[in-house]
Amino acid sequence: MDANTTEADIQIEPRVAVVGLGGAGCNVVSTFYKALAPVDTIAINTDRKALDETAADKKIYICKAVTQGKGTNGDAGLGRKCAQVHETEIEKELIGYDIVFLITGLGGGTGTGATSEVAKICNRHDIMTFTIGINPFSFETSKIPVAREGLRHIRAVCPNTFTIENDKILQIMPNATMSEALNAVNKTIMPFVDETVAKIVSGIKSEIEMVQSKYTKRNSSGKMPEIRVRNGIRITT
Ligand SMILES: Nc1nc2c(ncn2[C@@H]2O[C@H](COP(=O)(O)OP(=O)(O)OP(=O)(O)O)[C@@H](O)[C@H]2O)c(=O)[nH]1
Ligand SMILES: [Mg+2]
Repeated sequence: MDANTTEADIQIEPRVAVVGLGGAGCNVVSTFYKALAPVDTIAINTDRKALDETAADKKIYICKAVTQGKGTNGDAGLGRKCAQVHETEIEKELIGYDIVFLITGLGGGTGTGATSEVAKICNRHDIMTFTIGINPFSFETSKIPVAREGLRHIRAVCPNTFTIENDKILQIMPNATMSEALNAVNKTIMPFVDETVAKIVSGIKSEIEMVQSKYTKRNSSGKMPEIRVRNGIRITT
């Protein structure tokens, strides 16, 4: 990059993946599939049938040996274990991404347990990671403590964790069927991802422009110093 490089020459192209974990996460990922280019979609589930029905660029089936393909039946400890057993496979798929969004329905076993394990893998590779956890309906009373405990584990390894409430949709759409309510919640996640990525890109652009303008004020010729950007976002000129 030389001193004459202008804003228009810079393209920031973070490699972004949306990773759905468990039933809810995979349903959300299906809404993203081929809808938000160039975002890649990865689905992770212990439930073979649900995974087969998911639309995603990549599917990672965890873990036949532990759950026989039938899900964890609400056991977050099992969900965590399944992700650990498939750690190498998950890691291989995640390497190379700059930004990852983990999407999980809290209160079940697979998503609630596996998400913190996947977040740890992202952390090891300096991937900028966000988790969007969907809190269960308040009538799912047995899931609430599981959701709360799972969220605690997830927040400990992924500080950028946000929650959305299934309950809110019932307030807005009191006559909705269950599947309409779930779909409505699922659709709110895409604009969040889109806007977050746009903000990150524009933040990095401003950072680069600042460095450029400081540099060009001081030097009329010569090479620009190398610009180091956190989290390994790829910059092409
Ligand atoms: N918004 C939304 N919430 C969902 C959806 N499916 C399930 N949920 C919520 O997510 C919670 C967890 O459910 P699942 O995602 O099915 O659980 P899981 O991670 O597959 O875990 P196990 O099946 O127990 O192994 C449920 O209690 C629901 O509140 C969905 O498609 N959309
Ligand atoms: Mg499931």
